[in-house]
Amino acid sequence: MNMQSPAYKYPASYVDPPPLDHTRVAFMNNPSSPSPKALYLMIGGFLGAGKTTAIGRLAHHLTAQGLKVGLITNDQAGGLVDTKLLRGQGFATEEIAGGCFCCRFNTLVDAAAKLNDAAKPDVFIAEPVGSCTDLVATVTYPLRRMYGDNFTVAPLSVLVDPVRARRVFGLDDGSSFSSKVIYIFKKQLEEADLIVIGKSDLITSEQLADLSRVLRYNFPKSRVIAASSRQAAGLDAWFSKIMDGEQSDRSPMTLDYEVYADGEALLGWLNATVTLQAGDEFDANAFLQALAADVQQRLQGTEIAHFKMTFSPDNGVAGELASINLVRSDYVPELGMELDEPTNGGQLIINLRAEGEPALLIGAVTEGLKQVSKNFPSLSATLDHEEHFRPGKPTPTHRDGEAPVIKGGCKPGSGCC
Ligand SMILES: Nc1nc2c(ncn2[C@@H]2O[C@H](COP(=O)(O)OP(=O)(O)O)[C@@H](O)[C@H]2O)c(=O)[nH]1
Ligand SMILES: [Mg+2]
Repeated sequence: MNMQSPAYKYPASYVDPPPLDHTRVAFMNNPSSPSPKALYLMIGGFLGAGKTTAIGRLAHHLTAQGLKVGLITNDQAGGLVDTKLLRGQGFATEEIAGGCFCCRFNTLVDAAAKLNDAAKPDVFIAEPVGSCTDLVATVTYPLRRMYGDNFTVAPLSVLVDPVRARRVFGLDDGSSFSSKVIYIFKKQLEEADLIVIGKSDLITSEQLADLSRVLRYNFPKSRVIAASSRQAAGLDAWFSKIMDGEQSDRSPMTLDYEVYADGEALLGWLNATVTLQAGDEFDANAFLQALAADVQQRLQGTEIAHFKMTFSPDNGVAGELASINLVRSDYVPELGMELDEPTNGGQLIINLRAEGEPALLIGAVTEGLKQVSKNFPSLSATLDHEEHFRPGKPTPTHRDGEAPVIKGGCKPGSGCC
């Protein structure tokens, strides 16, 4: 892996970043810092696109080749299902909560340092929040500029769910998001080096060809490929493009931070942890299915972007869990991992993102928990922690490149917070 100096220019107004904190200084000066340079790669894409699943696949693929991986997950709040799922697969994983990578840039670098101390990864794989965009200007270019000696930055992959995308681009009818949320969806694709039509198993080859054509036409600077993590189709070709290439030096895109912020604020966010306890053993897989279906029913009319849950039994071995996902209001909740044995209790983690009132989300979940628990004799569900909110306005730590920011947000290169 060979790192060249970034060819993009900095604006005259560029201001040096604030002094580094001790962790990062230690990382940079540490003789055991990764050498040759570690690869930093991001797999972006909208909520539910299949990022975490693909990252798990990629991490296994690289591990099988003898490379060490360190994973970084990211969310607006703590208690992330994805972290649980990836750690459950045995990968060193750091979670960054409290905002997108762009707004938590220093924490991202600290997380890489921490992983480096613990596992010395050859490859860092980061999953940005699914409602986040402008990653090139706010994350990868600053990373190259400031930490180019530590990292080579791989091309940015952006995964897209083909059923969602066909609706967004008018190829199919069906429920979708409002225009400002779709603005974010499209902006994510615009900045991609590689647009990966994921879940290719869900559509016919004709539908895939149509969608590819539309994406190529709308995003001529991106390469469009297709893959299915579930069927392990197209993954080798995708992964070799990521591993062999380096991020291109094209100018970051223009972005209207007002519309971006409005789009984010239309989304409701809920993270919750719940203790399930029962005198008699119960089937946790069935509980997850019943709860997912109940909440889906309660949220009719509110477009679900991603509703995911994990259950970890108290008596389970490390990493043993059940998981369920729902990625559209008109789809079915799908069990991912399942428990082989019934259980007496454990921890349920709930992450729900939908275009709707956060209060509606917590209401649906608490009512759903009450209702579903009744069907499992002696089971009690205790809500230990919950956060429901609308994501705040993105305020990136750095923004590189000459592409203008329209209206609000940071001025290019101003290191605004
Ligand atoms: N059919 C199909 N489903 C997939 C594929 N990849 C991921 N999924 C499902 O999509 C849902 C969301 O996946 P996840 O990786 O959590 O998405 P993320 O929100 O982008 O991280 C889960 O139910 C996955 O099992 C795929 O290749 N095919
Ligand atoms: Mg994820």
